[in-house]
Amino acid sequence: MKNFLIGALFILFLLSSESAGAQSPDTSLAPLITNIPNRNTISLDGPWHYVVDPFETGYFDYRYQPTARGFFQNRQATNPSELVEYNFETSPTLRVPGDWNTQNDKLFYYEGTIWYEKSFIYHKKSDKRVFLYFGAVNYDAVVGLNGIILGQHLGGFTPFNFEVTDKLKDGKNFIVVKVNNQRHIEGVPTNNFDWWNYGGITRSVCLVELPPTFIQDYFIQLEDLQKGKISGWVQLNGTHKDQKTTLRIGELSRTIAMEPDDKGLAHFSFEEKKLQLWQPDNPKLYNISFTTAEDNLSDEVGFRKIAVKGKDILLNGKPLFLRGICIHEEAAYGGGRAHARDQDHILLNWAKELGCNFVRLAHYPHNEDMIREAEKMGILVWSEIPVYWTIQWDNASTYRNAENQLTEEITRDRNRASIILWSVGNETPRNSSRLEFMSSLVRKARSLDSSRLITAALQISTDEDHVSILDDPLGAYLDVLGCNVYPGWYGPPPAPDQKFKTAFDKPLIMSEFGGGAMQGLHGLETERWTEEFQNKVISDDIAMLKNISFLRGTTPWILKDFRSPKRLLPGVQDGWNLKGLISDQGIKKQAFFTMQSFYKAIQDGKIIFGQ
Ligand code: GCB
Repeated sequence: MKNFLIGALFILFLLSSESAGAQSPDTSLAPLITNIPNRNTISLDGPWHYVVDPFETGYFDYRYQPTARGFFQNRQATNPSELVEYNFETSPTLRVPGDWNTQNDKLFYYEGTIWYEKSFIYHKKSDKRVFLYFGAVNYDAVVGLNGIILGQHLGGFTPFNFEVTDKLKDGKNFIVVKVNNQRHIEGVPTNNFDWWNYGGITRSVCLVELPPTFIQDYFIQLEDLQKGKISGWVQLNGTHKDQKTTLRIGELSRTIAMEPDDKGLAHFSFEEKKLQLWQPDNPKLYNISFTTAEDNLSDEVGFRKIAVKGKDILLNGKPLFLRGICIHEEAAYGGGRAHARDQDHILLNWAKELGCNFVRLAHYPHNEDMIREAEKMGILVWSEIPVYWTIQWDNASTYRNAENQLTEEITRDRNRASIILWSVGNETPRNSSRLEFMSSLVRKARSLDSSRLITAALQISTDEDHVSILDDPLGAYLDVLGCNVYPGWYGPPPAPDQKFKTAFDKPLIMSEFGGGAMQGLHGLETERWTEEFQNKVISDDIAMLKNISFLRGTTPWILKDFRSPKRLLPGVQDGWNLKGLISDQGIKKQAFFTMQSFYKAIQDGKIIFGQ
């Protein structure tokens, strides 16, 4: 009977998720809890058992009907004659967090379903609510706890959580997650993208223990630079949502008392004259804490103001040139999907060495540690959702999926001083349904966070008589224009008198340019794949960039060579995109030093834009 009920629930779940459109976010997810690093958590990282299931046998019977034998039940034969054709306990393990591709050679190219299982002991506490939190799972995760399906999450780069207070048992528990990284035409991203489709539970998993009414989320920012006005809100979750809440910033001797409304929301604002502002050469962070009768939550936050004025980007009121670099979330030295602080640190240190004060974290939200590490190191961040190339602009559930990923990204990171730009996409085609789709994302981003700038990586529309025109109508909705160009690599080199024009009175970040080289291959600068060729491309690009009066930032493509199944040239690419200024093994190519000199000249005031 119990099995029948679970089976029926499973079928209902499948049917309902199908009828809701497989790309829609699942409503059984709990509102996202933020600032996980400073919560009371129980880590579920480590080895998880796994079953590779390319035919989804744990899901469908031989008539391809949803089956009651779902692997969520984690069954084992109870007597020698019983037929049960899987067993997590005797299956091998994968490390969580981590992609499966780089943990087992047989899974290197695998795109499909893998079932993960983790058993753990939990002692229930009557005064605690418990949430199961995933940092990210790529791409489609259906999560079960003790045989009960909690829900589904789509999108490979953002966190999600379920409340499990009533579903946990005192003693032994098990989680089963069906992870599928198959690409879909209606997905975000879609079928076609230029990076490795690392599958698995790629970021940390934990249980979060919270009091009955807890501090779910908050937002704190420097709203008005002149007045030193700090403002924000705090959101409580639970049955006593109107309990008194205090914000304390010890170093500023500030204690702000709040009385949340019956929905648990309280706003605050105050003026502070002696504030030390967060900035790249002094990334000052203040310890803050929110306290209620039941909960206490601390964080380190930086106060700074980012704005645009005409063609200038202003940080704390002063014009700034963003000396940046694009980065994929891929660990150096063949490491696969990056997820750990030391891996992030390697990448950000290389960026610093290049002379950067800015990174474009392409093409999806990177892990939370990366953003926090950048914040500590004084590095500004462009954060992006994987609305990449050609997705289904007319599909309402694709839009909901993209908007959900944007919401999860902003919810997780809107208190991080390092992030100055939310990007709503990369190299998307010009047409009316895309404009509707992406301008709606811009509106959504502004509604979630009015304190940051919005951008997108656009493309040149025409290139005639040595004049490149950037007039994509999406530009009208953005604060900062991004633009990707590849002269000398995908087309002829730029003309010596190449000019750029735009219809918008806005700053431009050249968000991609460059070319590929095999590190260590030397030859003429006319020979493709040599370091000399790449260096010539970058040098020509720099000469071109110097003539763009509205240029306020550059992020060449890309810091480090990265894996891509689209890069097939044998003996040269072998599955790697080689446009890195540094090889995967950490060896700098010639172009690194050319870019470094350019940034040094900007830093020393020898090259000034906008004069
Ligand atoms: C682009 C894309 C980036 C690619 C790059 C390339 O325009 O935005 O994702 O990897 O070009 O290497 O071609």
